[in-house]
Amino acid sequence: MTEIENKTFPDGFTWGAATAAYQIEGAWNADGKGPSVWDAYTQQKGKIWDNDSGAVACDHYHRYASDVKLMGELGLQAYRMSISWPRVMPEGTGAVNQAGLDFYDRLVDELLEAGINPWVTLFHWDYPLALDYKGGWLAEDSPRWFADYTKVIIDRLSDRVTNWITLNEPQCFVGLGHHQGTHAPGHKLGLAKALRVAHNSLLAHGHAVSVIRAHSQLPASIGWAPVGNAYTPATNSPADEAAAMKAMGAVFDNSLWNNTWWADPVVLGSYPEEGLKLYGDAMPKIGPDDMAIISQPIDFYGCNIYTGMPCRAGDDSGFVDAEMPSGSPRNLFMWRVLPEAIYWCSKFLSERYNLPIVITENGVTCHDWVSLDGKVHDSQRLDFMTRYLQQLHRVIDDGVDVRGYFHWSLMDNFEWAEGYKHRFGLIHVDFETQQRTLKDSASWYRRIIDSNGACIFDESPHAAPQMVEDALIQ
Ligand code: GCO
Repeated sequence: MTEIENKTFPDGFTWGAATAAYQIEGAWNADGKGPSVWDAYTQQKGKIWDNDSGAVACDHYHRYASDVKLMGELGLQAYRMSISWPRVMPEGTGAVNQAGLDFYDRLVDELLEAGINPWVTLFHWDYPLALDYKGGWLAEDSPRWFADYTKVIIDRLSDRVTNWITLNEPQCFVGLGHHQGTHAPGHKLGLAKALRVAHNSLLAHGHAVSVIRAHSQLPASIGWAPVGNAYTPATNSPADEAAAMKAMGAVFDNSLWNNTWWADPVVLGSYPEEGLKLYGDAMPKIGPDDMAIISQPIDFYGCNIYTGMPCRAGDDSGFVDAEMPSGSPRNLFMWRVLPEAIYWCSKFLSERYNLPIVITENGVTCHDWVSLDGKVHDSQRLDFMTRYLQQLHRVIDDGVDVRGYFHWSLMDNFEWAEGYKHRFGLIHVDFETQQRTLKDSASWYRRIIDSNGACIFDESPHAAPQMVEDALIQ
C-alpha cells in the first residue's frame, strides 16, 4: 500500500456492530409473542444443522441490559438491531402486543443511556407465521401489512430512534426463502412467483419509507440493507476493472443473486433492462403507481459485504470468472476472504446510485473457542477486519462517501440454516451457560473505534488485546 496521508476515517464516521432479532433474542413464545416462519421452519427435522433453532439463542431478550454493558466495553457508537414483527404483532396485523413493544422500548432506552445510537432494522426475516398462512409475501396485501407494522414501530420508537433500515437482504429471504427453499419459510416457488414476492417486498420497502417520513417524530435517516454482490478485478488492467463493474450491474438467468434487480427500482425507479429481457414472461404485472411507491427517496445505501468473486474481461467485452490460486483464504462457510470486495462493491454502488454508503454488515466466521487461558484468540478475525477496513479506507480516499461500518456480529448467534455451526461474534457465547467472553477481536475493534480507524495502518492487531486489557485495568 502506498503512503496514506490521512489515516483516520472521516469525522462523524459511525462505528457499530450488528445483530438480528431471531438470531439472538430467544424467548420465542414469551410474553405474547406470536410464532414466526423461522420458529416453524426450525421445528421441521433436517432443515437446520444439528436440528437447532433460535428458541433460546443468546437469550438476549432476558439479558439485554448486560449485553448493552458489553457493547459499552467495546466502545460501540452504534448498534444495529432488528425488531421481531411477530413479537410486536403476534398475528402480523391487527392486535399489538404491548409487552413485545415494551421490550424494544427498554432496549432503546438502555442503549441511549449507554451513549450507543440504535439503528433499527424493521425486517430481518422473522416473518409472522400467521401472515405466511394468508399468502405471505405473495399476497397482494403484503406491502400494506408491512406498512401497518412500520407505523406501530414508528409511533412507539421514533421519539428516540432516528436511523432506520427497512429490509435486510431481500436477495436472501426471497431467493433462499421463497425460490430455493433452503431458508424459512421454505417455499420453492417458480421464478414468476418468486419475482412477484420480490416485487411485493420492494413495495413494502417503499411504503415503509413513506410511513417513516410521514410519522417520524424526529427527522429520520432511512436506508435498507441488501446483499452487496461484489466482484473484484483479477488484475489492475482497465479491462478487468470494467469487467468487475459490469458484473456488479448484471442480472443472471433464473437467479435472484444480483445488485441491480433490487436496487435499480429502489433508487432509480425502474427495473434494469437486462433483467426485464432475461426474465421475460416471468415478470409480475406492475401497477401504474408501483415504481413511484418503491422509489421513495432514501438517505443512505446500506449494504452487507462479506465476500466477492474475482473476474476478468471476457472476449465479448463481458466478464468471466477468474480462477484464484489453490488454497486462497476462505472463511468457514468457504466464502472467499477478499478484502478488495468492500472497495469495489462500495465504488460500484456509489457510482450507480449516488447515495452515501453504510456498511451494514461485514465479518467472518472462524473456529473460535475459549482457550485454556480463558480468552478467545480469534487472530484471523482481527486480520480480516484490518484488511477489509484498509480497503474501505482506500475507497473513501478515492472520494466515495462512506458514513459507517457495522461489524457482523456483536456476538455469536444462530446462523440460520447453519444453526450454531458458525461463530461470527466479537463476543463469544457459550450457548450452554450463556456465558459471554469478549474475544481478542473485541479489544482490537475497540482500539479501532478509539483511534477512528488510524490504528489499522500502524499498529499490530495482535498486540491490541493486551494493550486494551492494560488500559482497562489502570
Ligand atoms: C445475512 C444476515 C445475517 C447473517 C450474516 C452471516 O446476511 O445472512 O444479514 O443475519 O447472519 O450475514 O451469514
